[in-house]
Amino acid sequence: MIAPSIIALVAIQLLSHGVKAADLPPGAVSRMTLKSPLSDPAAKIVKIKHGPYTVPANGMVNNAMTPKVALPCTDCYITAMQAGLEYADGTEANIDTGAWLHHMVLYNTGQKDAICARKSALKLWPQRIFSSGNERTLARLNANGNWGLPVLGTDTFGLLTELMNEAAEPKSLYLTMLYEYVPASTAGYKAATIIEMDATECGDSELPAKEGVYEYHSAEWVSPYSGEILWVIGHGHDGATDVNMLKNGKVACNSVQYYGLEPAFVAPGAGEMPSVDNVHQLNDSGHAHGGASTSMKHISNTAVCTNIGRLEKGDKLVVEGLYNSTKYAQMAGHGEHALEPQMAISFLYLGLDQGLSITPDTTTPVRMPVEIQGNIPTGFGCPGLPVYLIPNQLSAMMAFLGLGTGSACMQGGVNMPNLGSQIVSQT
Ligand SMILES: [Cu+2]
Repeated sequence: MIAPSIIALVAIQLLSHGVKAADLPPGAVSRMTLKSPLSDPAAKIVKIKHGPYTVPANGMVNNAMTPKVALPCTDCYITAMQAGLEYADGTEANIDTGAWLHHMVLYNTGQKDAICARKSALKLWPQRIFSSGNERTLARLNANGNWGLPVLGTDTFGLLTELMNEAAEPKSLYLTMLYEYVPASTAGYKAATIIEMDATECGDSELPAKEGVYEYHSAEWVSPYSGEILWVIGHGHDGATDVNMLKNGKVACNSVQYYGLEPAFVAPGAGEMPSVDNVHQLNDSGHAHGGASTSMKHISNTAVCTNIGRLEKGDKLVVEGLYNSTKYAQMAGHGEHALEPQMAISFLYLGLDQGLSITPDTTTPVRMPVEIQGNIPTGFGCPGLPVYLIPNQLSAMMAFLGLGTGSACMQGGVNMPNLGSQIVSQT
């Protein structure tokens, strides 16, 4: 018998826009739109446009920090999330027009991060709830049962955004968040959380690029939590073939990185892109890389894992990023580095065994306990530096709270405390 959740997931894939599900490679999922079919009769989809961000010609908006943005809902469970990038007229902004959603991180300062809170002296590290690179992968929490990320009225979402413009004129861009949610009163829903495994652990996620075949591993993390593994997304940068999550030494999620499955993720040729592909004239089997007059494919989709079983207390998790620079060209660096830094991150949404339902008429937080164990030194903070001087995403969160990781106190970010948000409801 096929579980109803699988049928629902297949239906979502078949009916979503973008690449037809039948054309998607193994594990890849279609993106959500405002018109996507709902996973639950009680669900709604809402889109929030954050911006505008003005990105200079051939330039970037570096880690723009907005400590408070609109919530999609309150007393509710988020059942799916997806980031996007748009122009003012609502059309997609992507690599084919030089616009990159370099990265975004959404966090909840009302809650604590499952992994990194224990690393700060006051246990105040905010909960990272969603992150995306330009591949814009859907995160779905209820593919495998009635789970969602709880949002209470006391929660505050903050947003960190880094955008890149490879066109010769400035661009005005909007970061979009699409949320599917159900009211807290929806029967049967329980609280999920996110475990973010990063090869730099609670660092700035950036790893030096190398040439050829190489890989990165995180340190082993021993889970103090137990529950259903709901959805896992692997995030890497150009050059990555796979981002795997290992459980107790075995690959539990193989997130294959797919390149250029949609035209929007293919850069125009003729030197528009400062890629090593163009410089080195690399060729790989079956991909149209090569001379300076050809286009370059970038990561457009990642395999996700759902229905892969449970996480038990004591299970050991590791994320590994596998890279091959001759198979997929890496991005040329913009600063002092010849190549852009790489990443190896797994976003694991976990349906907690101890996850209780929200009681709508109370504001009692019903979250998991934050792990407090081990003897990890606290950073020295970034004394005297305002938030906008700190580009590192995690340091920015810490600085926002008056703390610091002690690892990345340098100049570069921008503070956008009054960034606009427009809420676009489902039609
Ligand atoms: Cu990244």
